[in-house]
Amino acid sequence: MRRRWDIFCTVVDNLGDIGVSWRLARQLVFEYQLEVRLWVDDMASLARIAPEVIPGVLKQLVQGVEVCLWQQPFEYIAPADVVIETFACDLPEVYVAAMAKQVHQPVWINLEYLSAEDWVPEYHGLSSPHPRLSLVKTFFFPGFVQGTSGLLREKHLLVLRNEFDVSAAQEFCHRYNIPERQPDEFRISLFCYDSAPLENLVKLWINAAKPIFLLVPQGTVADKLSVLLGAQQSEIGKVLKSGQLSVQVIPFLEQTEYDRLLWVCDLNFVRGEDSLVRAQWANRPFIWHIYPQQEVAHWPKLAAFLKLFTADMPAKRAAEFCALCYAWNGKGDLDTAAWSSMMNNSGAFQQHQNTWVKQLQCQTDLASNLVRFTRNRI
Ligand code: TRH
Repeated sequence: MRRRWDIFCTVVDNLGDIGVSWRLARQLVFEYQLEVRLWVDDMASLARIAPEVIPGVLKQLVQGVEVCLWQQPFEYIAPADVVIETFACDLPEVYVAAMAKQVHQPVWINLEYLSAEDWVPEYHGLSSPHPRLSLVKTFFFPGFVQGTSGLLREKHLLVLRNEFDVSAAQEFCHRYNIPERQPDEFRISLFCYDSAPLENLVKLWINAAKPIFLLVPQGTVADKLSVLLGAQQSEIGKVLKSGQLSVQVIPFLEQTEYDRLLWVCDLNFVRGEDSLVRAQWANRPFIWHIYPQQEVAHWPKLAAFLKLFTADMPAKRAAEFCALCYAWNGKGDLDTAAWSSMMNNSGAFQQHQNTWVKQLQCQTDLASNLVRFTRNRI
């Protein structure tokens, strides 16, 4: 049994890389009782989603995971049985050399970015020999369809979500001084990049047919939104109002708590990779702000996801939803009609989401696939 795992993560920007790595590390510890070291080069970023982490400490045990600062130069350590290099971060040379010297060589996996593109099942599971050393690296590609490595999904996640009832939702709201829901209110969470066309959406929301209550974790988008609503700066807890729109800035949440935010909302704006996946498991309609890549590589990625996600939607609704997503990502104008259609058909969107999530649930989750793969290598 390969019990000792090392996960390496470099924080490029934002929180997706460490978000995925931290989630995976915890799951391997909780569900498989593995010994996991998480090597991260930016503890402060991890501390944002895992406040128990103390940024100045080089090695610390947090929720059963040994969290270690990945420093340069990297000092020699005995390699683990399984080595996960996340998102093609380059492993320290000294560590790779030590891997090659092991009698029982570690299983080396590169965990790649999530994509719905057609080529993903073909590339998932491919191996590549090291150019000099006698080591082989295998590529794991997460995805939404069979033949990929699946998505991160903790064993009890969907049960927990289903058990999250009205009183649990009220408790969550009390923790952050979020007011009781108004009878007709539509609740939205907003997590997006600074480039999103916020002004246009705010205009639509101010003039919406029913009250909208927007929850925004603190950050630059919350700042921008607060100024748009006439405040000097954003203030956690304070509710700003304009027309039908109310906005409340809440603290940036611990990762598990962020799930609950998604569960208490009727619609979630999510971004990047990990929050997109969480929005699926929250089983609520969502709008995705894709991580903008150089050379616009994100457009085919967005198109592939939308094609898959809307495949069983009535054509008109699918077209409106896609137009909304494209506009949110900067292609085309935010169309009032498309937005109203989403609001007016929220029941149909929810039904579509239910079917989609049922389909996704049939996949084996990413952590199980990883563990199974490493067991087969013994
Ligand atoms: O932060 P991101 O934009 O990350 C991005 C993408 O992953 C992208 O693919 C990658 O290349 C780039 O980083 C470097 O969005 P993402 O992926 O949703 O990660 C955010 C993490 O933060 C996720 O784990 C959820 C978590 N989170 C909280 O824990 N609390 C919060 O309040 C919020 C808003 C998010």
